[in-house]
Amino acid sequence: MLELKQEWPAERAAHYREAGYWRGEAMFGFLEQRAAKSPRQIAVVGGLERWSYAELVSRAKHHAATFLAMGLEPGTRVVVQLPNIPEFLSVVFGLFRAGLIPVFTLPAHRLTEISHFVNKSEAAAYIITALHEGFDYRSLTVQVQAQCPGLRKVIVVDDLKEFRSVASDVARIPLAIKPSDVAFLQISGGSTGLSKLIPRTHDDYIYSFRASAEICALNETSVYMAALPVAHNFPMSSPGVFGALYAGSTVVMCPSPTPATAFALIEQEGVTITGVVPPLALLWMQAAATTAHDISSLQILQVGGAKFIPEAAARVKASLGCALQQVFGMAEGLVNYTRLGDPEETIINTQGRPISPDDEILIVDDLGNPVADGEPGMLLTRGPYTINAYHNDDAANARSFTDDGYYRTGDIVSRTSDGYLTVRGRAGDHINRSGEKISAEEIEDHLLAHASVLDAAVVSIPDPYLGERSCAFIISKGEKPKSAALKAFVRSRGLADFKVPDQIVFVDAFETTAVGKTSRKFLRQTLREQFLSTSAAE
Ligand code: OOB
Repeated sequence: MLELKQEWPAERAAHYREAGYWRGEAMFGFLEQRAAKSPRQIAVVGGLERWSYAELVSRAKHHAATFLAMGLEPGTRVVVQLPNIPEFLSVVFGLFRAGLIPVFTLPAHRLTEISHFVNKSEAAAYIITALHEGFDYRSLTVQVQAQCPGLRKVIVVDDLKEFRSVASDVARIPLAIKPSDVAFLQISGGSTGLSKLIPRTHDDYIYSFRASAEICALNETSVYMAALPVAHNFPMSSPGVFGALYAGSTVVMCPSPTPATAFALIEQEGVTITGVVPPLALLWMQAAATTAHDISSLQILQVGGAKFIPEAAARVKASLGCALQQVFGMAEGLVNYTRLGDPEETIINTQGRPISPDDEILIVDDLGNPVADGEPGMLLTRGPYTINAYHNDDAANARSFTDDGYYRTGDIVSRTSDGYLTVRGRAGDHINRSGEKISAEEIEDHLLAHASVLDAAVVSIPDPYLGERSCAFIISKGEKPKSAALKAFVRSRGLADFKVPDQIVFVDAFETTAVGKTSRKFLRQTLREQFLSTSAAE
């Protein structure tokens, strides 16, 4: 099994410890300390469950004992695919307690993605819930097992309840965790090809959500609602469920972000802060005008994951009766926030500034030279919670990191003189569909597998609701397939639904560059421009 690593140069690591960012805390340890301080405080609410901090810790310990009793050894990678339910937390903290390494995936992922994550992380176990939103995850596990010889165990959380009584003396489980160890693997937005695995350490991740909780002023009276899928970095740690637990707040697991479900929970639990992607913010603002629910407990609505346009940002306060906080982050590390006391103009027009004084930001032109404040350029960053390498992916590492350790975010931003960033665009070729990142290349590969597709180019098209939608340009061979059939074909390849092209356009040929080569980047750009100019003319 390949070792999991995430290392910072010694000098920087020493500085991060001295500055008090990395405090030697561990993912299970912080929760146990919280529970010791306020055992009866409610930690998590969801469905019919309502667990105190003491109960969450006790459940996590039982799970830890169960996992080890199943023969999973510390260091083993475990793919976790769970929706927004309280068990997400008991299972994940159980894995941390047992020294097992969660690999976080989204409920929307299907065979192709899950098999990739299992194989790439060399996972031996896969944890699911039996049924969620009408999808039968048990049958998915059967297909995954057929493709992943190393996968030894499938664990259904619904069955874990029965195991509660078998937990042996959990105190005897050795705690052999070093805070500089990798705690879990997150997945990248996947701008080129399949998603990459992101190893995050206890030290770096805890710093990011502890500091985020401070920025969001979370305390024991705060109620944080996870409205987006909780395995995503935004609701997990910005400040997310982990930041909320660190601060001793209450976490509410919202099973679906529709206004009907979310507003009812806000009223019922007195939610004070939650986070959504821009299309959901628009939907919530619209629904708030006529809702019968009292959502006046909501103090902060965080919006992030994709660009929130200033015109919409300006309407949040009046429509929802709460403050807006913009969040611009990435699973690789860097997270920016507008601060609670910032002037309205900053909150509406920027995507915030970094968490840490030691987040190093470079904004450069094509030649790598820094641009002036206010000018757009490519964002590079390094710091106390931004990774230096992906797991087992030399090609991606060579592409994504500079020699001196900066992560190339692929985002085009500008900076104000006081360090606030505004996202202006993107250098890479992914589609940001309502905060879900789709790699053009990954979808093109699936389209090319169809017998009637000679060539395919997938591009992003501005969309009034989703922000961006995906459009596949296809050169067919033989008989032209129907768009619906092509979409069904992509879906049948076992992909998350959000990756199925929203639109398909058949063309006769692709333009080539002057030397006769087809540069994908050039091609995608030309197609997008042609599409936009013809649709504007219509
Ligand atoms: C968050 O994380 P990822 O890893 O799914 O996606 C990161 C990318 C960024 O590089 C940027 O392209 C885009 O998503 N993005 C935004 C944005 N927030 C993220 N683009 C414009 N405006 C924003 N506010 O999406 C993520 C992780 C932690 C916190 C928040 C978002």
